[in-house]
Amino acid sequence: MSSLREDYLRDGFAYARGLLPLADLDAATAEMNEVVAQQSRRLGLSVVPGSGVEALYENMRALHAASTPAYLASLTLWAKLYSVHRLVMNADLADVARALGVGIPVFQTQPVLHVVSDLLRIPNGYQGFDVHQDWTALQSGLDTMGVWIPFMDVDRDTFTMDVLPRSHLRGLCPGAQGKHVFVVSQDCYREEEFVPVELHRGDVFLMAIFTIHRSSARGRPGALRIACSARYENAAEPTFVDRQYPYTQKRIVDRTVLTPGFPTVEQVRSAYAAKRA
Ligand SMILES: O=C(O)CCC(=O)C(=O)O
Repeated sequence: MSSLREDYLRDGFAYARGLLPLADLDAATAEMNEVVAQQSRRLGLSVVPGSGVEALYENMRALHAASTPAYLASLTLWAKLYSVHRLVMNADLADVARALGVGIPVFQTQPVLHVVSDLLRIPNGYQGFDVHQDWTALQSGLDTMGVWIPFMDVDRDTFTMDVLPRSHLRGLCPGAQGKHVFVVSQDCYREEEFVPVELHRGDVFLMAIFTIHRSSARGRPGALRIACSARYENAAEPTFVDRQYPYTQKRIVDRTVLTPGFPTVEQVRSAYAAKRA
């Protein structure tokens, strides 16, 4: 643990190798696949059997081709799955966070899923992030730690995340608000400083909130990279306490009726009857 801590404090990132049980990654992948498959069946598409990444990728491609809204709704739901939260909340990972200085871990944001593949492009949609620091999206504890969890092995030709060693100590860099992130000004880094983050399934990449990073566009044709990121904020960080626990991401509850006429009494009753059958 001491070398992990040293790496993290010095470089602004560290690799926790083999930290997550592969069974938990399998369970999350299977549920993500089922979320997609349910939409495919609803639309009358055929579903490739299996619960691993290969079946998932085929089912994603079929749904992506058939319905962008159903595809995007499925990916949005992934971040809310218990099985995905369980990865982020893993007890060993929380211990690592505490050992790296996140004294009272707190989560003001949901996990975020990152899907990159040249076969799953959405016009004007997400295909990775430009050069940024995560700080502006949270602005809570100065020692907030990001975690980045890949669902498959990621090598330098699988759309890595690229990081800039020791850049956390540059503090908050100037930049401009982009569509998805606050893009760091090009004066603040040199292209050749970036290193790709290469990981195996089960590894977790730990990253300081000020570390400069980006998504790499470098990938083999047809390659798929899925990763989940989350932020361990520190409720005990002194400037966070002094600023009275601020948060940037607000919860909005839409109280309009989303599906007029739904549900009927019969629909409610049959939902419970189905569980008895
Ligand atoms: O997964 C990626 O490509 C980007 C992730 C990222 O930039 C982040 O989590 O802040």
